Amino acid sequence: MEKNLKQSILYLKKEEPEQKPEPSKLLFTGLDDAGKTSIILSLQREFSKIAVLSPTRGAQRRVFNFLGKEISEWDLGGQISYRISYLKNPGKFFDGTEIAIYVIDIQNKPRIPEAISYFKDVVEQFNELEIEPPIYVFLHKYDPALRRGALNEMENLIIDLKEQVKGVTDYKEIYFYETSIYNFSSIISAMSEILLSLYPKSELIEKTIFEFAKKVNSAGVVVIDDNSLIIGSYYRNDETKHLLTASTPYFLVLNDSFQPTSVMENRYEDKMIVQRFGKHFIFKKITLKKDSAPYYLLLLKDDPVFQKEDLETFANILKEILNK
Ligand SMILES: Nc1nc2c(ncn2[C@@H]2O[C@H](COP(=O)(O)OP(=O)(O)OP(=O)(O)O)[C@@H](O)[C@H]2O)c(=O)[nH]1
Ligand SMILES: [Mg+2]
Repeated sequence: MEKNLKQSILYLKKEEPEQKPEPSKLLFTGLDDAGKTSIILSLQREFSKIAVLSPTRGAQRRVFNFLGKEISEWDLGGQISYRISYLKNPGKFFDGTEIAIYVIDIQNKPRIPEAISYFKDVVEQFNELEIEPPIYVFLHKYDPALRRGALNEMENLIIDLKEQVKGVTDYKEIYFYETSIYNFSSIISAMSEILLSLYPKSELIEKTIFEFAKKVNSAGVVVIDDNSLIIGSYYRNDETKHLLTASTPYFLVLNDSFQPTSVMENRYEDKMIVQRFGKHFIFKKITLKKDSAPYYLLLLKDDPVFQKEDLETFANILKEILNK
């Protein structure tokens, strides 16, 4: 009996290293030229690469960390020859998908039937593999200029597109986002919401941020990770929400453009304060663990006063939540 117990403990110990959770598979698919790789690069704020992008060859994989969880991102190049090869080998390309993002270029009207038809193919692969990941359809390239110049026409197109997408299948979990790389916050909001759905601790983070906002008397707080994803936020009202979501991308980009030397980093406190619309935007990098990717805090306040201790307390709670 005792020997058995010892053996099973040994067995358990041996198994331990393998208990690390599998990365969650996040699949980007859609026709060629839809904008999949651009979306991925914009979250990494690699704007210069977007300008010279060539079509993705086959399946490109990247693993990144979101709130301590490994996400395996698959960018399926959408040229016809690749699409045929994915459909021939669904086990390799579609199986294990936990979240699917299907990107449609809404500006390319002649190709919409083709985009819908491939959407149907993708859903069929999921059905055959007996998996039911939520599918987030990005109605993409809905650029700010279009919203300004042809709002009615675009809104009608969107209604029609949604009907067409839902019309080809009775798949349950289909959700829509309107996105554009020229409206960076549309991408940030969509991707943050989608990835947070994978993450059971998001409510706890939200609560921590709410408490922190009250403590420092802030009208709004956004916490962002290094992939530009909002991991939690608090907004006093719609106006603060708008101010913060619209300006978050610019602070991230501005922050990237200051490359401190290691000497500077140690000597100065790393913070930006911008005064606009009678309010103060405070942007601050938070390092939770040495040598791991930082988080960023954007805070909206009536006054620029900010206690270092409050931030430290907040960072410590966040660290505890994320490390558990
Ligand atoms: N107007 C506009 N153009 C975009 C947007 N997103 C991407 N593009 C452009 O669309 C083209 C194709 O973008 P990619 O990201 O390479 O498309 P893809 O879906 O990865 O294409 P494949 O790799 O062939 O599957 C590029 O010229 C981008 O600059 C957008 O939101 N608005
Ligand atoms: Mg691509």
